[in-house]
Amino acid sequence: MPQPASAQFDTGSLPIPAGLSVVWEGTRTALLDRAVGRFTARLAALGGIPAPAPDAPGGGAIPLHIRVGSDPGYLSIAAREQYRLTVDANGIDLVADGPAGVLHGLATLLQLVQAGPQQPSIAYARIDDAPRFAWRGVMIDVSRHFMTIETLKRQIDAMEMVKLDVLHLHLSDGQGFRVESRVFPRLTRVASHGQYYTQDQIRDLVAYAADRGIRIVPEFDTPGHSFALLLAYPELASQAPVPGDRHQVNVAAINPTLEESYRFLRRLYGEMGRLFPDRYFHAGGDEVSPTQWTKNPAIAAFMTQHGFATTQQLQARFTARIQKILQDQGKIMMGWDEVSEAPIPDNVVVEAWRGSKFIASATRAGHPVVVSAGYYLDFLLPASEHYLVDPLDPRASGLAPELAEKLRPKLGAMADALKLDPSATMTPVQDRLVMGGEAPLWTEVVTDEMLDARLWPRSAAIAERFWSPASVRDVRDMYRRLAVVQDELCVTGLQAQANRYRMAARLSPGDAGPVLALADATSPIRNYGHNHLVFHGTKIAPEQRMNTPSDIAAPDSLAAERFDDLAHRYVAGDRSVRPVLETMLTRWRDNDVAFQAVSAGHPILEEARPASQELKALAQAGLDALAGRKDTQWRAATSALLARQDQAVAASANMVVSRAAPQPPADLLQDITPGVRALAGLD
Ligand code: TNX
Repeated sequence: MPQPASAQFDTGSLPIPAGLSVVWEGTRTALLDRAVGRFTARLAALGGIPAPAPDAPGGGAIPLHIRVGSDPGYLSIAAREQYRLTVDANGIDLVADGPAGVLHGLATLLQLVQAGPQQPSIAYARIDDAPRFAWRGVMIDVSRHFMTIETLKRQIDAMEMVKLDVLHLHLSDGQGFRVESRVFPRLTRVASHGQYYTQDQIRDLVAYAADRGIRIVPEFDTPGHSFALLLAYPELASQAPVPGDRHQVNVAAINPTLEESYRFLRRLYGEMGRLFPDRYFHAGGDEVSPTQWTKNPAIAAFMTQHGFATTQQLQARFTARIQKILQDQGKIMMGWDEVSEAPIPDNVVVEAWRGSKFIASATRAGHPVVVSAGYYLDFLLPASEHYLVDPLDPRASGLAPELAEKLRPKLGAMADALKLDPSATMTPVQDRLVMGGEAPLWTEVVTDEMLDARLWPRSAAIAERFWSPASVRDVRDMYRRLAVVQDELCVTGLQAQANRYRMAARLSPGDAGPVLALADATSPIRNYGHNHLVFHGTKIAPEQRMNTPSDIAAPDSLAAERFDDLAHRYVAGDRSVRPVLETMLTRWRDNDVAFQAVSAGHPILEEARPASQELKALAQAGLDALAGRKDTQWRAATSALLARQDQAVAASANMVVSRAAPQPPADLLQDITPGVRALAGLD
C-alpha cells in the first residue's frame, strides 16, 4: 500500500538470513546512503533480525543492486518518482531515474518482507510503479494543539513508508503562532504560549523531510484565522483583539485596507519563506467573517470607495497583493478555496476544501488545484469513506443539494459553498490542473499523543488513492492491507498503538486491558460531533478532556473490520471461520464484567459503561446467531439493538445533525454492528 501501478507476484521468496548489502550503479549520494541506512534499520525491525553495524562487511548478505540517475527535479512536483523493482532467486534489482524513485522502491521492498519462522525473506515480485498524482499530502494543524518536533518526525517517517510527499504545516491560527520570527519577535512572545519551533528546529525538520523525499509546505493563515498574530500586532486588526475572547479566536482578521498590513506580511512571509525553501507557500485565506470587515467603518468606507459590493471582492484584492509579494520572493501562492470566489491571478494554487465542486470552478478559471474536500481526517470518518473519493471527481464530496437547501436556514450562505454541484464536470485540460490531494487534520481535539492514531492508518489508505490507479477501489482488500501496513508502521516507530495504550493506562493504571478492548471495538462519533465546542463560537475546547475512551478509540476499528469480513465469509458458507468468530465475540461480551470493575469510581470511565454494555449485548447477539437462534422474540430484540446502533451512527452522519442530535453514551459508536447484523441474518 499504495498498490503499485503494475505488479506481478511470483510464487516463492528470497531468504535474507543476513540482510542485504547494496551494490550501487549510478549516482550514489550521501542522501541515498542515509536512505539505505534507514532501510536497513527498518528491515531489521520488520524481519526480526539484528541491525548490522553500519560498517559491517555484510558477509552472507544478499545483494541489492540499485541503479539510479540524478534528478534535478528532486523535491519538486516535477520529481521523477517512477521505479522498477525485481526480486527473484538471484537477488534484488531496483532501477530509478532519481532519488525519489529509490526511496519509493525501498518503501515497497519493506512491504515485501516476511518475517518467517526461521529467517526473514522477501517475496518474489516484478514491480513497475509510478504515482498517479505528484502532490500527495497530509496537513497537520500545529496551532490548535502544538505538536513536538519528535512527533512530527514520526509522521514524516510514516509518510515515507507510504510514499506521501507533501507535509503541509498549518503554523498559525487564532490559538497560536508557532514559528520563531526574528523580525517580529512579539509573534512568539505574545502569541505562542511558549509553544513554537525555533528557526533551528525548522531547518532541521525541513532537512529531515527532504531526506525522505518530503516537501514541507508552510501555511501562515491570513487574513482570517489570525487572532494570535493580531494579539501581538493589534494595529493590523480589523476589530481590536481582546485577549481571551473566544469568538475572536476564530474570526479575527487582518485589516486589508492598511498599507502597513502589506509591509508587515512582506517582511514576515519573506522571513518564513527563507526558512521553508519549498516553492509553494500557503497563505490561508479561509473563513473570513464578513462582519470583521463590514463593521469597521474605515474598511466599509474603503469598500464603497473602491466599488466593492462584497467582502469577497475585498479579499480578492488582498489575495492579489499577497500573490505579488510571494511571487517577488520566488514563491507560488496557495490558498483555501475562498480565495477563488472573486477573480485572482490564475497561478494561485487553490486548495478545494468545502466541496469538490471547487475543483471544477477553480480549474475552469485556470488554477492549479490541490484537493482536500473528501479527505478531512478530523471528521473522524472510517478510511473507506475517504478511499472512495477520487480527486478528479468534482461531485465526490459536499452536501446533497436537498440537504443543503433544508439546512439553509441554519447554514446561511455556507449552504451554497457546501452544496454539491451535480452538473460540475471536468475537461481533460481541467483534469491536468489537479496536482493531487491532501488529507487535513485540524487539531481542535487532537493532542500530541493522539496525533499518530488520528493520522494513521487512514493516511495510508488516502496515500493509495493519491498514488494508485483510479481503478484500485476494493474496500475489503484495502482494509486487509491497511491492518498490515498499520502494524508495519508501528513496528518501525509509529506511536499510534503505544500512545493509545498510554492513554488507556492513565485511565486505568494496572489494568488497561478492559479500556483498550472497548476502544478496539468502537469508534468516536463523527463529523465534529466529538468536538464539543466547535459550534459554540470557538474552535478549540480548552475544557474538553482529551483522554476519554472516545479519544482512544480509532475512527476505524480494524478488529471489527476483520470480524465483519469473517462474518460475511461465514454467512457465505465458510464454516472454518466459526471458532475465530466465537473467540472474538466471547472476548467482547466478557469484557464488560472487567470494564464495569475498572470503571467503578472513575467518572470518565463510568460514562462509558453503557457503551460497554451495548458491546456486550451485540456480542451476545452474534454468539446467539452462531448458535442458531432464530426465534421471533430474539429476532425482535436483536433488531431493536441493531436499530439503536444505526440511530447512533445517523446522529453524527453529517456536520449539521452532529451538532443537534443527541449522541450515544461516551461519544462511542459500536463498530461490530455490521458483522453482527450479517450473522443474525438481519441485513
Ligand atoms: C474550518 S478547513 C477550518 C479550520 C478548522 C476546521 C474545523 C479550513 C480551511 N478552515 O480552521 O479547524 O474548520 O473546525
